[in-house]
Amino acid sequence: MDKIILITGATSGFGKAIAKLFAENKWNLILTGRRKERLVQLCSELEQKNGIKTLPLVFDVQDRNAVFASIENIPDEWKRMDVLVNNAGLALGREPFDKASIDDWETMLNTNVKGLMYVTKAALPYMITQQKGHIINIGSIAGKEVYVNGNGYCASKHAADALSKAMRIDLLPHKIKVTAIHPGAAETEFSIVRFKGNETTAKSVYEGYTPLYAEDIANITYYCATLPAHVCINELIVTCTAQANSALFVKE
Ligand code: NDP
Ligand code: 8X3
Repeated sequence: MDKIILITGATSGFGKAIAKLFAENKWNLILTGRRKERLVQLCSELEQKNGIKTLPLVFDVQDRNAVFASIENIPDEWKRMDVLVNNAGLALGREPFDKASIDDWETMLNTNVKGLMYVTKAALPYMITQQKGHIINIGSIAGKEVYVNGNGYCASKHAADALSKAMRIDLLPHKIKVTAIHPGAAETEFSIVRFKGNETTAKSVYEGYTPLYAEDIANITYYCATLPAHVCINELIVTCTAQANSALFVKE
């Protein structure tokens, strides 16, 4: 098999766009998510359209046992992945600290932090054996600057940022690259999830300016993943042109 990429959270948004772009460039894909129907459908579409191989893995990244059982039991031909994209994640709620839901905090920390750690730990032996690999963590501008009512989500993405830095240090002896991509506002299903299905509120997040789109992050991920072996982009923050930092936008 040619190149293999494992992408978590491939049923929607960034993960799906990354899967499509790598498939067009003939990479074989291990795609994960909880929504089995969407995942299987996407795998089948990308196989037919691009003549590649795919492996759908259905698990919740919060479920430590499921993550390890799934990744440890992939068929042998897949046990040499070149790139892992830790993308699965979410925000829930946008309330001040005193009003925010503890359940939401726990879900965000379990998904964005522990989930990222579990998947990476499960996939790492394959990269360590081959003494090469590339881990690309999708962080957030929320992991660089805290914003009003961002409390739990910002904490989870700051932790993800720390993990990217820690991995880059600890995996250096194994010649594994670690890149953190920190996007600003991007129109995906992210806000629909954050506002718990309230599509009007979700839509309002992107009103009055042109946000990033999933394809923008896919292009950047592809660029980072296809640089020469001796080059590693450690991290980058990317916003739409209308966004200056985690809080400041210019709107029409
Ligand atoms: P989407 O909601 O469109 O996609 C999120 C993906 O993550 C889905 O495929 C979902 O799959 C998966 N996912 C969520 N929770 C879990 C879980 N517990 N177990 C397994 N998979 C899970 O959002 P985005 O594409 O925008 O988000 C992708 C990443 O980018 C996230 O980490 C997010 O925090 C980050 N980000 C997003 C920004 C934005 O403005 N959109 C900006 C900066 C960063 P399923 O539901 O099938 O499990
Ligand atoms: C998503 C971008 O600004 O909503 O990580 O936190 S933001």
